[in-house]
Amino acid sequence: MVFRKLPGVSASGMGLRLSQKFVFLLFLSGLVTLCFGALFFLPDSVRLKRIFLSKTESQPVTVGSDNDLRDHLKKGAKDMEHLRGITSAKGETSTKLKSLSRKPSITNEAKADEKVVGGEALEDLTMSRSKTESSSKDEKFKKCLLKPPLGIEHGKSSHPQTLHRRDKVKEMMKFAWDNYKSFAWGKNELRPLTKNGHIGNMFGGLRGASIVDSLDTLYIMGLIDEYNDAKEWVETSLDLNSNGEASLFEVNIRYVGGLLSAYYLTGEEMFKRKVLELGEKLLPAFNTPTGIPRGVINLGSGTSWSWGWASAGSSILAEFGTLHLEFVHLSELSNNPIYTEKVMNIRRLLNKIEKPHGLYPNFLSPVSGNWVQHHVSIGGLGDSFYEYLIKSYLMSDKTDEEAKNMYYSALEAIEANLVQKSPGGLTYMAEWRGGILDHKMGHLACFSGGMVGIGADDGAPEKRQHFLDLAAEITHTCHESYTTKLGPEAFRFDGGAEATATRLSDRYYILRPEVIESYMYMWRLTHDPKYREWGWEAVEALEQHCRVEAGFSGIRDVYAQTVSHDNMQQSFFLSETLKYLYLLFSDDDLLPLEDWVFNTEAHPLPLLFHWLNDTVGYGLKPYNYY
Ligand code: DMJ
Repeated sequence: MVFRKLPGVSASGMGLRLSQKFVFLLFLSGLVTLCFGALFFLPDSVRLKRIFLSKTESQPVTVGSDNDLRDHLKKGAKDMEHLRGITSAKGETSTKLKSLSRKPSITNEAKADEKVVGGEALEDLTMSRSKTESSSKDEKFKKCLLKPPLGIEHGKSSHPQTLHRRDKVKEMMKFAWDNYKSFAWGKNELRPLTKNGHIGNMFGGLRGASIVDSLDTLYIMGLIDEYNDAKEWVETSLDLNSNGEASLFEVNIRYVGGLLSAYYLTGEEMFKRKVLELGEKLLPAFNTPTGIPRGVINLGSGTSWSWGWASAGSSILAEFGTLHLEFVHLSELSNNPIYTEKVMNIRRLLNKIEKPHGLYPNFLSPVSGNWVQHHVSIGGLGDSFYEYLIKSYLMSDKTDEEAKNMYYSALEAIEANLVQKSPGGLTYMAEWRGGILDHKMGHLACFSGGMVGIGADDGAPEKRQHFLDLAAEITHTCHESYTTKLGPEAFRFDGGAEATATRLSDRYYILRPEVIESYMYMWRLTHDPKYREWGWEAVEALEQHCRVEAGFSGIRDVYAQTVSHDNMQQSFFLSETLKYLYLLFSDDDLLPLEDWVFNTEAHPLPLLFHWLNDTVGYGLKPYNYY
């Protein structure tokens, strides 16, 4: 090394300085080594991570739901157990995983990939969420559906007779709506004989049930002025700050379901705001020792209680078991897992509890979590619980294995214990009271033709045809009960009766949809023209017996020569009966079943996979259908 002489510095002086510097540098490097050594001896490697790992790897994700999930992760073992339940159920969580993993199509490999359990799944979820943070779900939805919701031509049939029939149904809807608007605007239902409104006590202080229930029907029928009136009312007059006693079930299926569908079909943010506001008000109903909600809730105070008529303060299977579809969507839209947690808790309890002969009784204590009495029915009190099992599976794009297993096990028990053949060869679903059969079938139970039908294809391969046959037989039996082209509230198969009401008190028809609902599904599944013929018979009978000067009314006795009206146009007539008829006379691409499931009030909800996945589909603009 050559040291050049610096001006003013002697050679010996320079040598001295250099050796001082050398010693100083040596000392410094020793100090640095010591410090690093000390770092490695710290009790955990947190500090090292802080120094060496990148920010994105170490920082928690800041999207709302992810933080919520992380908060849960930090809680105690009990909560961990709870979350594990949610994840291992594969339902909602695996649906999210599937969609967030953005696989272009559903393959077996993809499904296998998603079978992650416990914390791993949650971790995947949070990491994936961070990547999707920037693009909004609403935007994705436009691209998600496999087909346009309203079809290529709004489901218009090229068959003139079918088109004519559909136009007739649309005219009925307009007639029902116009009269509601003229005489009962803002009330819950129309009283078509006295030409006034009805409020009732099912919805607490909520009003406008017929409006909220009609939004999607008006929209899919292309009654756009009417839809706009309905939308404006919801925006300006639907007051959610009510204080009355509401049925959790009814508010959920009609209001939450109606607003969700309206949002998904139209993209109007206002519907989303309203439904999330309403959803929050329902949560206190779940504050029970088991998390099984009580039937009645005060939407203002949040206090809840059981129906006075329900034995020993019990909750009703068809009520607490008919929240799943809507609540999962509330979680999706709010990015808050709480709604999904609430319904998964119900699911878990029902899955675990011992069931007599594999059957689900209709009454359960929200305090002890035990069955209160052994009455089993596919009709009233039980019905839509079974419906929501198979529909949860379908809505999860067939990933919710727990729902699937529960549904097929329940169906097996139903077949073994309740399904009967009458002397005249009619298949029916009897009711079960602690082991004794009551050979009666309610009108409500007639939805099961459609339910068994839509579940047929996912049953065990050797059972598929059998399920489709069973669905067709039940639908046939329900059609048989429509002896006067409309049917009674309940019909019997004993004492010589073959699908007829034997008691005067069972002879009424209140514009219910269930039989027509099964016609619609069976039409979609088989394209057997008899279902359209049966639907048309019902249209003619509705026109003949139920149409009055100012709307449609239920009737007191379907067998009576002289018709007696009950003076009530139920909101489900607009939401369900007329919608199912309209779909029956439309092409299958109007609300295709590949993309939509209908809640129990006939409000269409999109499959979750399609809702979130933005790599498949059509790239639609769902907000410009008209
Ligand atoms: C509707 O509100 C729903 O279909 C519910 O599941 C049962 N009853 C009525 C119609 O009959």
